This record gives sequence, structure tokens and C-alpha cells, in this order.
Amino acid sequence: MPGVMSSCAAGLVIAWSRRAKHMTEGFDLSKQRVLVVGMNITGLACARFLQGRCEAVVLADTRPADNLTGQLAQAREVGCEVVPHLTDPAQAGEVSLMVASPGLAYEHPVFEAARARGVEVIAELELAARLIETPLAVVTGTNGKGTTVSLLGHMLEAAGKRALVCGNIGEPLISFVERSGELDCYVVEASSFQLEATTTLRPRVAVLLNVFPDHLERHGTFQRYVAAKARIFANQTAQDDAVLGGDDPAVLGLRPTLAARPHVFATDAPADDAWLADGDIWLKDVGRLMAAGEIPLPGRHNVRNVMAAALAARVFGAPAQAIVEGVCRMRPQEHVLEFVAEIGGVRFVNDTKATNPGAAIAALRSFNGPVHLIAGGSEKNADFAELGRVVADRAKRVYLIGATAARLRRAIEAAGFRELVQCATLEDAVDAAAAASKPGETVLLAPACASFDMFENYAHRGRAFKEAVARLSSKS
Ligand code: UMA
Repeated sequence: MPGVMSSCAAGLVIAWSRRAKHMTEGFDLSKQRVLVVGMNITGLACARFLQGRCEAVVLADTRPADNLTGQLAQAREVGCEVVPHLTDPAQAGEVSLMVASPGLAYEHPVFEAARARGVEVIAELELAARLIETPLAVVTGTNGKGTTVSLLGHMLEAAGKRALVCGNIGEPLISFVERSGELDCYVVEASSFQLEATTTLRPRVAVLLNVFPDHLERHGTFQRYVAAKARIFANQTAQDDAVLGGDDPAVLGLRPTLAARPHVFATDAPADDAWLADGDIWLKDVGRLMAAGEIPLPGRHNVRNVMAAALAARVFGAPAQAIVEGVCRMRPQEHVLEFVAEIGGVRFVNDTKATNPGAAIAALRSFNGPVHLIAGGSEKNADFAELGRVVADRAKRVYLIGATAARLRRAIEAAGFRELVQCATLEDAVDAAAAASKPGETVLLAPACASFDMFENYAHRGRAFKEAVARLSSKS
């Protein structure tokens, strides 16, 4: 990507300006004084984009400077004003627009104070979408959205479309606004945190895979979490398309409210547009697409992700052959049911990205043999009752770590399962699981929780797991 940018940067800027004319109805970026809050991936990307394109940019963080050493240096490199320890938007002077990083609650006091003064507060996703004319395929859902955007990217690429995959999966959309002129579409993974602060976002195709209770510490109630996800459809019209996970009643419940054309997929419920029959995936307008067994990713949840991506790809005109080719190009993602090693006949699998009970359940259901599950992490007020029942059905032993260990223990014991081991660290859990497991069994990290009590983020936790397994390997 940087190569493309540097070789034809001038042309891209012209393309961006030309396209910007069509999009700025009521929104003139050059006249905005923007306060960007959150000095990490999103905030830095926004500030870099905005610097030189609007009247003034201030990049702020609510944390004190002492907690931001590396980030402050990067922020200063942008060349805009930098404000650590923001407690009041007035510290940034007169601003006309605030851009919120997803990690900050929409109701954060600095945003409430700004709104009270009539300043608009939007997400980075909203800002980028206001500047882009190229069609957007936006994918959300509690689980599977990263895999689905990757699948859709491969399918579109196989169909000869110029698609760019971005968003919650890694680099935010704002980083790629300049490339709109050279693309057929953007494929964007969007979280509830990003969607809740959108007002005009209108995806050409909006995909809602599933909604399980998650991030309740942030959204308060399941209803508010669903409402944040449903923002993906808010500005769609009858000229747009919505892809809906038909196995999930909470998703189907939104169908009557949609203006867009609905396309429903399901593996376990009746569905009009994509379904599973005798192990084959069928699409309404194609017929038999492929055998589910050809998908190079494990688990029934990945059959649903393929269906969702296929329906979205059809909207962009991808032929069936390209869809199948795109699926076959898919490689397992790091940290998602990632096979790490086999030591003495025991398989070690890293699914650190299973940060909620629904994802951990899907992971457990992906294995046939006995599973030693490592679970627990930081608190999101998740309900572990269903996970407890699936553990009782599928796991051989559970190794508990982190802040949620006691709550997880109660939920699992309530399901009648008693093979629980309390561990002080992830490394201890890996050692204990390795010592207890027999050839043919699997040690699975699928924490069902976020990682922030013990790690920087889920990826850090995944790396720690892999390092612990590597130490075992070197000992064996
Ligand atoms: N901050 C404050 N005050 C606060 C909290 C945070 O100022 O009260 C500051 C922090 O000091 C830090 C910055 O905000 O400087 C952190 O920003 P952020 O948490 O919004 O994180 P980014 O680095 O911008 O990464 C975000 C997403 N993170 C979250 O939503 C928490 C990344 O998703 C995403 O990849 C990235 O934007 C690019 O789009 C991560 C994630 O965990 C992977 N997402 C959740 C999920 O998938 O479940 C939603």
C-alpha cells in the first residue's frame, strides 16, 4: 500500500478532491476545527488525514501525559496541536467537530460537554464515510466479522474487483480515503463502538452476522448494544442491500425496520437466500455453491461467515466461481482458532480473539475430541450460563485465569461440571493443561473475555500463549 501511495500520490490527491466535491453536501472539511480524542491507531490516523485538510486539528487523550509516552511522540510527529489529559473540550479552544476513538464511550464526559455546547461528536468511520463516494460494504456482528471481511475481500479480488479491507480488523477507513478513486469498493469491519457514533453512514451493503450480549460494560443493556449495531442500516434505502444472519432471532427482529433489500442466510433455521442442505451451501440466485467441507476454516460458524460474504459479493456482481475461489484463498487468521503446535500428540490452539461467550462456544464446538479449555479475563458483565452448559457438554477440564475466574467457575459448576483448575497466570494454565492432557486431546485458549486485566490486548494474550507453548516445545 505505501508503494502505491508514494508512486502516484499527486494523482490520488486529485482523485480525492474531485470525489470530495460530490460528498461534502453540508459538510465542508476545510472549514472544520476538529478535536480528535484518543491517541492510538484511530486518533493518530484521523489526525494524520486531517492535518492540512481542515482549518485546525487538535489530537487529545483523556489520559495524563505520563501514561502516553510512546503515543505522545507519534502524535507530535503529525504536526498538529497535541493535548494530553483532556478533561474539557475547551482545552482545545473553539472546535466545530469532535472525532471519537472507539475505545471512548460515546457518553464520555468530554463528549457530553462538547454536545452541550452544540459541537457534533462523530466516529472516525462516520468522518471517513462522509468523504468517500466509492461503495462501502460494512460488516458487523458480535462474532465472525473479521473473518467475513477477509472472505469478502478474497471473493471480490477473485472476481477482479479492486476492494480494500479495513476497519476494526486493523487499519481504520480514514487511512484509505485518498485511495477511493482507484477502488471499486471498501470492505469495512465495524464494531458497535464505531457504529454508535455514526449519523449519515450509508453502506451499499450492510452485513449483520449475529448479536450476542457483549460489551455490556460499555453499552449498558443488550437493547442498547443491538441499537448500536443497527446503526449500520439506519441510512440505507431501497437501493441498498442488507445481509442478515437468520439463525439469530435478534438479527431477524430488525428485518421489519429495514429500508434496504434483505438477504437472509442460515445454517440451522430456514433462510430464503443462503442455506445448507446435505452438507452443501446453496444460494438462491446461483444454486449449489460448494460443499461446506471445502471451506479451509473449521466450524459451522465459518459456514455462516462464507454465506454472508457470498451474499455481499453477489451484490457487487461476483460470479459463483470467484466466490468459491475466494473462499479457497482464505487462510486461517492469526489468533482465530490458530493451530500453534502439536506436542506429544496434544494440539495447542490459540483462539484469543474469542473475547465473549458466543465466540468461545463456537470454538468449543469446532473440536470433536476432548478439549482442555483455558478461559477467563477482564470483566464485561457477560452472561456465562450458556457457556457453562457447552463446557459441561464438550470440555474435559477448564483452567481459569483473570478477573472473571470466579464468575466463570460459578456458571460452569451450575451446569454440573467440576473439572476446574484455578491458575494465577496464562503460562501456569498452559503448563497445567499440557501436564494433564493425553495424545489426541486439544488445549484451547478461548477466554470468552477481554484481556485487559492481564494483557495489553487480545493479540498480546495470544502471543503470550504461543510463547508458553514454544517453551513447552523446547522442553520436550
Ligand atoms: N483513551 C482515552 N480515554 C479513555 C479510553 C481510551 O483517551 O477513556 C485513549 C487511550 O489512551 C488511547 C486511545 O484512546 O490512546 C485508544 O484508542 P482506542 O481504544 O479507540 O483504540 P485504537 O488503538 O484506536 O483501536 C481501535 C479499535 N479498538 C477498540 O475498539 C477498543 C481496534 O479494535 C481497531 O482495530 C482500531 O481502532 C482500528 O479500527 C480492537 C478491538 O478490540 C481490535 N475492537 C473491539 C472488538 O473487536 O471487540 C471493538
